[in-house]
Amino acid sequence: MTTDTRDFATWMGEVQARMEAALARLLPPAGAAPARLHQAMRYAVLEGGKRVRPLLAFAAGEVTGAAPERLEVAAAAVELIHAYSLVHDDMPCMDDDVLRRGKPTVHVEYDQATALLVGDALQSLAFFLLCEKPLADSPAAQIEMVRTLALATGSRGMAGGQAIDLESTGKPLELPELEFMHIHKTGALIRAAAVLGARCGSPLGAREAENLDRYAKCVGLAFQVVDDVLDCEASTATLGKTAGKDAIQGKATYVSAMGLARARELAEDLRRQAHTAIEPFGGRAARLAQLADFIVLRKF
Ligand code: GRG
Repeated sequence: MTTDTRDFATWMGEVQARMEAALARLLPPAGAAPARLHQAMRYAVLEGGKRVRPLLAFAAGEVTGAAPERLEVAAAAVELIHAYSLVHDDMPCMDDDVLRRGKPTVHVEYDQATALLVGDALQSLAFFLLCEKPLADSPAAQIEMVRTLALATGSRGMAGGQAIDLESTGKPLELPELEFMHIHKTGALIRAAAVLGARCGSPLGAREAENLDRYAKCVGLAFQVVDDVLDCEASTATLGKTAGKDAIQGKATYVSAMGLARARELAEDLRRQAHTAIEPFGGRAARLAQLADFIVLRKF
């Protein structure tokens, strides 16, 4: 059983604050040359975002008794990859957006070439952080963390999902194709966050690792289903990014494929499946359970 009595909101606020401090420390200083690039990297990462992936890493770390000093580095690596993906996704050659996390996107605030380099440099920094200090109980386990993040980020993960997204814009997708796209584009990194967090602690048995992975898969997909619902329902001010864009751009979404009511039901079903997957962990998975609820019930 967990002895942590903090309520979810307090725990979440503490992890978010810890991550802000860790990211500020781990990113290159704004004054170090090349200063403009480093300033733009900090602009892209700091002071914004829900930090869902770091929260997942910390929650999974509670299952394996991981030290926060390790978790914050592993979580930072995942969050840097996420930030890079947002910077590139917002560029005119991709989603072409001007607002992210309530402020101008990086290519608007700086310029396109800088935005491209910010994404590149954030990605390299993520892998540097995963290699710099001991994060797992053995070098082999740590190499496995690097491998997990590399696979989740590349053409068989997030970048591949993004490629499918770009190819399919304006075309209706069947549900299995939509699911395939999102499992890669959004789900892969979310899964990696949970796996990396868990690996910072004591090794899980094969069955336990499978359970955690099933949870992370459900949560990753639920995250996207809810993102599609919110794109229809929430305002630009609430989201901090342009709302209603999916429909304008003719993007296939869970809402366009199955309607709003069924998309909400699907998110709820995935939440239940996520809870079931982590039942064997008992109290050690309390934060994971709360996080699944937060991801599905969020309004932003
Ligand atoms: C450019 C290789 C490459 C990939 C981009 C993730 C992605 C792939 C694009 C982002 C586009 C998008 C809006 C996807 C929907 C789900 C998603 C990742 C939303 C943003 O994540 P949040 O809500 O953002 O966690 P914050 O700002 O809270 O961190």
